[in-house]
Amino acid sequence: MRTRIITPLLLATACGLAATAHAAQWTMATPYGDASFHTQNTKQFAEDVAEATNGELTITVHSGGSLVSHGEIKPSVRRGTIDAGEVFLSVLSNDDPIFEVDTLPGLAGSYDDAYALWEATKPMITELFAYEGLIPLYAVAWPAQGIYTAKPLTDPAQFEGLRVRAPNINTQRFVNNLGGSPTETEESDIPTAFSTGRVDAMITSSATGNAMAAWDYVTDYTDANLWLPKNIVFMSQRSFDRLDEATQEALLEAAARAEERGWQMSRDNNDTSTAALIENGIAVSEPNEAVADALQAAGGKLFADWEARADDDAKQALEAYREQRAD
Ligand code: PCA
Repeated sequence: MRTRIITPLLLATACGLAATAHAAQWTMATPYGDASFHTQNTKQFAEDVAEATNGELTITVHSGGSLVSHGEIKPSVRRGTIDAGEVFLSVLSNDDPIFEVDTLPGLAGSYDDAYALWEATKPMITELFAYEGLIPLYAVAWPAQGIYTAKPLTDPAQFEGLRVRAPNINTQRFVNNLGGSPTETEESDIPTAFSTGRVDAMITSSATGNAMAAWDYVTDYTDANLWLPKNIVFMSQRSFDRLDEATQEALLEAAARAEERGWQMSRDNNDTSTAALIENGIAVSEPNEAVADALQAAGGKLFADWEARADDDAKQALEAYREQRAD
């Protein structure tokens, strides 16, 4: 039997769906908790989108890895299980070394440098994302990375056997180069890693040290200005294509604003977080000469290692950055 009688109830339901079909509801995941300025910025972005589109697009942000674990965020957006995601860019380094260029020491040690590095590498990163049906929305740097320890870091020999928490593979390599013993730990797992005695020290920013109450576990922060790594926020091309043009425009405009706001938030957060560390009893200092030399040597090895893995496109992007900074 081919024909179906449409009952008034079904008809009413169908009309109701049609009336709301153009309003899109997106799901987005980030591994970072609500205490992170990145998450605050991303939630603001979602609010901006809802407002700019008069509710035509609403984005629900699931923070703290509550919906999808960090490693599953990009695959989930690719598969279309969720529409958008935020990740620590350098955790994608297994896909291509360009993704970890912002965790190389000696390359970009200020916000201006870090932003220039983002601009120089964005075309290649955008292209690689496009192969997977993904579109970058914006990227924001964390404050510079430094070293948290449970006693003053005065001698590079202290790295010998030190169990150091690291947020990505490249930082683990760096710890290895220093003679330490690295463990990759998500930001949200930092308190457990310390309280269960799995780690003695960590590499991260003032922001994460503050958000994770570092003073509960360590006493010293060596502000070594190692590098300013980024988070990247991206969406599914398919989800984007389903939006009408005006909504797409409003979304991209809100993303541009989120990027600008995020970099300023990062600078501000670095100041407030450093002050909070000090207020809570952490001794903040710069590395002494011996430690600085050891960090530089470990960084040099890291760089050589990266160059051996990177392809010509990645090296050209780096060259473009260097030329831009030399101007
Ligand atoms: N905080 C995140 C990434 C870099 C940072 O400063 C973390 O430590 O996991």
